[in-house]
Amino acid sequence: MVKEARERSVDPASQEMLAVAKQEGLETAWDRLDKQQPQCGFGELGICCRNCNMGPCRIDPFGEGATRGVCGADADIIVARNILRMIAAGAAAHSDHGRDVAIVFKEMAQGKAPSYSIKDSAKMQRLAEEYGIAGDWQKEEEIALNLAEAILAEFGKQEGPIRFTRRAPAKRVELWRNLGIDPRGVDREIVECMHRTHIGVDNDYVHLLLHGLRTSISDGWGGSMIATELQDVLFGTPKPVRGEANLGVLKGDEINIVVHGHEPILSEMIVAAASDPELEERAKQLGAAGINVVGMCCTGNELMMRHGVPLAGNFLQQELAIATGAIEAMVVDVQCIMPSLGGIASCYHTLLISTSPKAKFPGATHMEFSEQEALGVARKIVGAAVENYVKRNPMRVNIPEIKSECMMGFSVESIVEALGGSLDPLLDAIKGGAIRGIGAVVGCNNPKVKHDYGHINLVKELIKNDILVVSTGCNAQACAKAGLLLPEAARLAGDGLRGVCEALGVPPVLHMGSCVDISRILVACAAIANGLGVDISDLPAAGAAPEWMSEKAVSIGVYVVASGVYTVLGTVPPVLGSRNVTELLTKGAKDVVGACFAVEPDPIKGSRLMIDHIESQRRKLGI
Ligand code: SF4
Ligand code: MSK
Repeated sequence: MVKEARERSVDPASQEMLAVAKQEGLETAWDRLDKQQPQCGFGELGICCRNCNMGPCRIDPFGEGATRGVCGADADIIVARNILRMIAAGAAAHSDHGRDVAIVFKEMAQGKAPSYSIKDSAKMQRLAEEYGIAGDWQKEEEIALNLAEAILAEFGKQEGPIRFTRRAPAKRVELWRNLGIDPRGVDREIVECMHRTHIGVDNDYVHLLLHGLRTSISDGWGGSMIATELQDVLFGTPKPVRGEANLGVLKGDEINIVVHGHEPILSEMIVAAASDPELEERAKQLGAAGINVVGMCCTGNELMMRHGVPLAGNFLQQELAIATGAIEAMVVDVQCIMPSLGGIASCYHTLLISTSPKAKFPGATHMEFSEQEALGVARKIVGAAVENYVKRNPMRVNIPEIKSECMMGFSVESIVEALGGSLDPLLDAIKGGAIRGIGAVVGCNNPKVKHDYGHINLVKELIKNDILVVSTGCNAQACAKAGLLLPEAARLAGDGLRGVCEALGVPPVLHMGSCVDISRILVACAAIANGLGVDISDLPAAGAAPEWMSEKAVSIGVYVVASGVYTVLGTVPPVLGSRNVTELLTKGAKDVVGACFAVEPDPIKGSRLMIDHIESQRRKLGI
């Protein structure tokens, strides 16, 4: 039993909870993955199509049976269409998140969302200047309203450019324009993905994939960047903050509320409501020592980096958290929330509370969130958790006493601040070779990979080789739990990187936020490229997603490559059924956008690919 847990995760807290889950007869994602074996080979290769009712069709990968679907689509077309639909879904998820933040921002400016306010007005001013709509004569609310309207217009625009794409180096923008992949409006590109992949529309795999690049750029430099920037205005631009990570942050004597999902519009309010004196008093009346709000997945990143709220874990720990028996409420909004949670919650006293008008879950109590009455709804949710405390069965509480300290919250602004006001010291360290390059390591967990194994090993190998790592999403959380997000972790780095980290008092792995905050990495890459007078594709930089699983990760990977960053994937994307598509993504793209993908499940080998790429970029730059 213990051996099985060790095979599933490298995280000791998760191993402990996997053993508890087994003992309690609870089914987890790992069990369900086992029951799915063998997984569909056609699906794995990306060669099945259900895009019309003449199908479903599938291509024989050995070329002996059907080589075309009923309509005549071959493997190239089917694989490219399927990938395009994944990009569309991923870009839609990020961008709809961005849209929701923009709507709240607008309602705040109109006085319709009184629970929200401007927390970083200097940043808002900078954004307004970027949009050319700032003026000394305007009141703050007017600037906010004008900015909100200009940003909301990015979604429904018919013609570009999307403003933030112009943050990319001029050479990159020119390349996008020449290729015809400079995105027009966020929604337009996503809709066009669905149109092109309808039966009988776009049947040229290269043409389909180019539109995939365009759509993903509208995510990374559009929807995701909008989410990040406006969240900073509304909730504050992150600064380095210390906190704790892993299931050990749950407290045996307090009311535990796990906030899980992605949008800080909700979670910020839950955190605020949890310090309501009346609710705190009620918690004490019921015998609890207090109310303990903790985060999970990207909501965890958002809360930790702005408030130091403890982080309970990453994607694969959501079911395990409930199995501690110590959670009064798991409050969810959107994205990466397993539909299995209601079932596990029903084995305990845990209330699963869904909040988004877009997302309901089996077994959940739906308490719909509204930005107009945000704090009021949040108080009701926290109140429900508090009242639920009396139902906790202390005999079934199993909280692993495992947690790590971490430092999070390196926005681009705070990195510049840590460097003394400009990126120059970083550029000098890169040019001088103390830092060989930048490794952007991001992405999910996936039970096909031993939980956190890919993340931690790849990152450790990079820092050992003097590569400064920037991290977001579930990778950042794996690093937090492994103690890699601490200045003290510099002892694991090579001499050069260690020296820089010690001089600045920063960790060798910089936590830059949630999944939408990969836009911060793009901004940092653009600033470094501009500082060196080159394009992003010339930088000694590489990306990796060692345990990716979501469609959002597909969109991310594609916009990172479209931005010029070589990217290593740790799990295999469903493209191998088409030799042409595979060749284009792993080789041909280099001649088109200056970067391509590699697939390498072994994290040590994956890090080697990144290091070799970074060293060859250095040679080309003559540094
Ligand atoms: Fe089959 Fe073509 Fe219809 Fe897809 S679009 S299901 S390949 S007939
Ligand atoms: S939460 S998209 S599992 S990183 Fe953003 Fe983690 Fe991947 Fe979700």
